[in-house]
Amino acid sequence: QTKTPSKVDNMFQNYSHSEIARDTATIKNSVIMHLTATFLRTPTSMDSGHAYLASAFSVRDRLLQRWNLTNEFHDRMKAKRVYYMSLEFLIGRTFDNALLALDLRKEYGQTLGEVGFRLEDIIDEERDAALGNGGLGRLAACYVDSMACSDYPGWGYGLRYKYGMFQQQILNGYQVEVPDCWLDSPNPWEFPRPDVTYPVKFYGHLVRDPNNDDRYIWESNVVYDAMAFDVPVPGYGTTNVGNIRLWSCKTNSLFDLNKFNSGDYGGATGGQVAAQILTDVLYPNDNTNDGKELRLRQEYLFCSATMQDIIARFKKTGRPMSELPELAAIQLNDTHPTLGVPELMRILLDEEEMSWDDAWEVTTRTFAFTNHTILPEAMEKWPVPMLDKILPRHMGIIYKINLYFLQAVEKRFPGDRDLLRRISIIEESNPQQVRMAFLACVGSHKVNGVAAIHSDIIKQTIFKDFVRIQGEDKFINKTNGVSPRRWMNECNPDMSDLITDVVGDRSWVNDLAKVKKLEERVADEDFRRRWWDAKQKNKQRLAEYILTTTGIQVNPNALFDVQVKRIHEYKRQLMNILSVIYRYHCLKQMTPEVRAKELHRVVIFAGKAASGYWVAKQVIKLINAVAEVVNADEEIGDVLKVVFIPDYSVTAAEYIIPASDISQHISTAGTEASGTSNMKFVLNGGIILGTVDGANIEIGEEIGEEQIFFFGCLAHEVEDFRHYLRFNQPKPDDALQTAFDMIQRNTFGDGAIFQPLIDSVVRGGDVYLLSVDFPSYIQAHNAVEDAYRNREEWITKSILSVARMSKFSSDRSIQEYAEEVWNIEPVRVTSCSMGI
Ligand code: OAK
Repeated sequence: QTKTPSKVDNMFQNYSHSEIARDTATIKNSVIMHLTATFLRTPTSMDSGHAYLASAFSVRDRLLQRWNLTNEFHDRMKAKRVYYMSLEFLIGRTFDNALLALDLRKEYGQTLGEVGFRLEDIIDEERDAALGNGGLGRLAACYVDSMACSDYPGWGYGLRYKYGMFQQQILNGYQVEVPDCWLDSPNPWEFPRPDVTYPVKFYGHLVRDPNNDDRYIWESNVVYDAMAFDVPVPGYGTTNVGNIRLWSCKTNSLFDLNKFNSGDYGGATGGQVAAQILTDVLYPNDNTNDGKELRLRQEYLFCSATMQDIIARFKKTGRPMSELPELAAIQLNDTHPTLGVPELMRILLDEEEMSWDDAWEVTTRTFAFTNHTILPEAMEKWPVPMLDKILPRHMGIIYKINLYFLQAVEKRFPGDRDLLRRISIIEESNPQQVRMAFLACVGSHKVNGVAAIHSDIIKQTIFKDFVRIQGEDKFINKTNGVSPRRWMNECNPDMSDLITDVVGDRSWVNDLAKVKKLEERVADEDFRRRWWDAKQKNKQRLAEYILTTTGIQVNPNALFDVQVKRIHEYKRQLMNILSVIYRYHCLKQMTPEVRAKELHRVVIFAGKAASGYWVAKQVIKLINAVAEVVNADEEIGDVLKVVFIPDYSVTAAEYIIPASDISQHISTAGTEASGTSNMKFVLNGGIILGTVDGANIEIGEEIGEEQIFFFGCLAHEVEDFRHYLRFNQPKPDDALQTAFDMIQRNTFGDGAIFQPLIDSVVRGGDVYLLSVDFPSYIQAHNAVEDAYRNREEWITKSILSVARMSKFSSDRSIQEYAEEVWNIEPVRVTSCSMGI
């Protein structure tokens, strides 16, 4: 029920719109206030950890003002909201981001300086919120950032994992996983909402409503409570503040006092332990699905709490349930939140007592679905018996969705039994499996891929039949984008200042089309020199980071050649390190005089392997083994250095990406759905060495083919090559064979431990086509080297690239989603439009 304007409202208005205090005296007071009142410290006993916490809490106070206003305003306006449902949000740090958004960086720097701290050191105290694995999770974070900055009423929904992405240590060259206890110290960037708690049922049995065929009563005594934690998403250049609502399993109600009183202490807390585990850990799998029962329960807890919350908010508007799609759009970030579809159906049927047809209409008009991979090992499937046991009502609903869908298809394509078998949501395997991608597709009004080539591929492969049945228009493309706030303005201040000089102000941060103006300066000598110097400074900064994290000294004047991403066979880090081995071999063959003329190069790797992914872990070991030998080789010196930076994270990326000269995005064509770090590298003036895959293609189209180094076979050739290699031995060229020989001759320690990697190429059918692409890969490396030697040509490429990259702002992606999928409009928060 909406309150009428009152004195209280006016008080809130005055508070929310009072200008944020910017003078350092007020800022200092608020920092000291938190230091003393929140953390019971005094300025004399303040260390940098507490300086961070006190400053962060003080910034948060300023953010809250806007956050409250935003939510209140959207409620009152009854604005249509978009809900981005994602099991992953790879947020990284928030402090610096918030300072920039509020335009308070200088002031806090000064204040902290006065009490003896450097802002950079204080920023470094913050731990990453690493609630994601890689591309999909970081995309979700960029998208909520763009919604906030573009004034779209949008919320992220996710899970508050107690342990985020594991921390990676390297011991004896091997990856070791250490738990990420990121909540051990106070987290200024979350707000517990004990009043926003929903019960979530599991197991139990169903009782049919005798008066309503569509309705069941689900009786269960396993009920967990999901409690909300809200995370602010500061909008830059706007007062809008977005929200990510993360659910945590609340366990208090599960304490069994009777058991405790009878002395059964383990039994008394057993229920709590079982429940808490649900939101304890992020599954560390990127582009794979492991089908664990705990993961299914995690997904359901998330979906149920989210759907209950969305409906509760909608109900406050007083509008009938049939109008839900007018006020809510829900985006499924891959299939992980797909249980939201049967959960919404359950609520509409069993609680709202809607008819099946009406409920289905509301559901499909509300949901839209994004696919992020076509790797078969990533396709989510749940065994029917497991689903039936844990979520009996949902299994029933899924059967019925499938039945009606198949009946409609049978009507249009009578007698095509094979078609029905192919498209059925239930796979007729033993046991039967629910195909979540099909459920998401049938339950949504739009389905999209994440780059043009990927959206085409899914239409020709997994959704081919669905395109024929449901029409071309349902299947669209939304090429990914990245936030210019974090991935330019925040991580690359020197380049950003240069752009600001050219544009005239910093408005390009929210309107990236303005970077086009850089083209006008491409011939300006002074500008070109400053551009080069900014890159050099970033390389210097990375060299220091490398020294502290690995102990390896690298020369910042060398070419920085970077591949940082999750370690996965399809991403082909193996091909990269094999080319490094070959390079090492070539350098060793040269006379010292010839070698001295070679281009100096630092090859930088970083990335985590899923804990159960043995091959990927062996690749990490090989990289480290090669690094150890090459870096210790005095003959080679600075001509070649190899570095594996441990514990890749959002924060590490913010150091690494601005410092790259060349970055590698070398997946087998057709396997990388989009990639987003490729965009970040180019937006920071780096050049790509890549395959004709994912968003590399569109980047090439935008910036011009002179600015990018392509190599390798094309997506449409892959099947033929794979077919050939299934029946024929691959033929490694001399370079690749040389690399294999060096490993086998124990150049990098015991070669036997790497034999399985070699075998994956020579005996395992070379699924990722290393032997096919290796010759053109080496050629492309040579072309890069020639280009880098011509510094003037290189600077031109770098400037022109950035100037032409505006398409890859996540603001553009979000605008397209808003217009073509969600049907929502920006709502600018202003006091006059509050109507009071
Ligand atoms: C992770 C888990 C399951 C399915 C897909 C992923 C994933 O991270 N996919 C990645 O999504 C990114 C964002 O769309 C893309 O840029 C990557 O190419 C894709 O691998």
